[in-house]
Amino acid sequence: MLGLATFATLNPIIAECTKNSPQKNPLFQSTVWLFPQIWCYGSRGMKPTELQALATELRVSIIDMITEAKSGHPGGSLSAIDLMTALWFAEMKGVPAGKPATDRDHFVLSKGHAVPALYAILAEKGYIAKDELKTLRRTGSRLQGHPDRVRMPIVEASTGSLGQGLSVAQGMAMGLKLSGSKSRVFCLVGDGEIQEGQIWEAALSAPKFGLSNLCVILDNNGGQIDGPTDEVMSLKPIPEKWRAFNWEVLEINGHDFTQILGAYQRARELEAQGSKKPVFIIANTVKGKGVSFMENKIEWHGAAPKADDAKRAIEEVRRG
Ligand SMILES: Cc1ncc(C[n+]2csc(CCOP(=O)(O)OP(=O)(O)O)c2C)c(N)n1
Ligand SMILES: [Mg+2]
Repeated sequence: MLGLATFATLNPIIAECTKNSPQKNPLFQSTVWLFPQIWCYGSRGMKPTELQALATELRVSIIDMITEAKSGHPGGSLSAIDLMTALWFAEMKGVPAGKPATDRDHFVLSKGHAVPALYAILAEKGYIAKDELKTLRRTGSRLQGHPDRVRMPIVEASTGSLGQGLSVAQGMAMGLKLSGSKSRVFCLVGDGEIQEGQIWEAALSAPKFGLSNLCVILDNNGGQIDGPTDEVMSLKPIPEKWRAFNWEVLEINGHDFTQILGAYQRARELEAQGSKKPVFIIANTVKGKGVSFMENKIEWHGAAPKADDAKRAIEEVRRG
């Protein structure tokens, strides 16, 4: 199945790429201790404090958008926004439009239901008008409830059926490698999502193909649609599982920008130092982060706030 997904369904992507030729984990603490100079933020873009301020406004945008649409997924958008903000404003090289695939980095939002986070970023970057955010989930809008590459080519993959985005990202990484490009592929997955069988086919095959240009970020927020991930189908021990599949594994607090930037920088450096392994960053996050009445509450996985709640949520987010 994965072979088909990667080589047949993803053939156009490969062709495009090749046409131009929580937080207390002792393992993480020891990693920080071992690499004190590496685990400071990278120098590619904004600083942690600036990113934090930007992420606050992107959180407001997510809440506004979902409130206006009267449906959507606030929990997983708010847990992922810090990881995505750091990626888009301080790590990824190039932009998703206007440059050949081989000259820029790539992003696949495998947990597609968190797309309000991506739309907020695309609007901040100027790729879509901020006013258009009000059309989220409307019939005929480009801003569907899950990323739709057909309507919006700036989005690199249509996702939403959980488990598929990582195979897409893997195909892109393989195409870039084959073309000799130095571009990298980032893929954001959810903890519930990595229960999918297709994820483990990709986990098995990406190291086989030496895809050191593939960096997967796990939004490890501990919740999925039906309840706590540990109760639905525990994935523990996550680091040991991915290491056993031959991935380079890092673990961070996914709301601490210094740690997030440090992990992205470390992933880049590992490849520059000749590592052949793909990187798996376990980012421990809080579902609904920033809004106390949403935090770790499974009912906010896929529910829109009413106007009063939204006002309260935005005040809280801005208070920090
Ligand atoms: C193949 C598939 N099965 C079921 C769903 C329905 N679904 C949407 S979101 C979700 C839970 C995802 O949990 P997680 O990956 O942890 O996302 P997050 O907590 O970041 O929102 C499910 C089961 C889906 N989109 N795709
Ligand atoms: Mg989750």
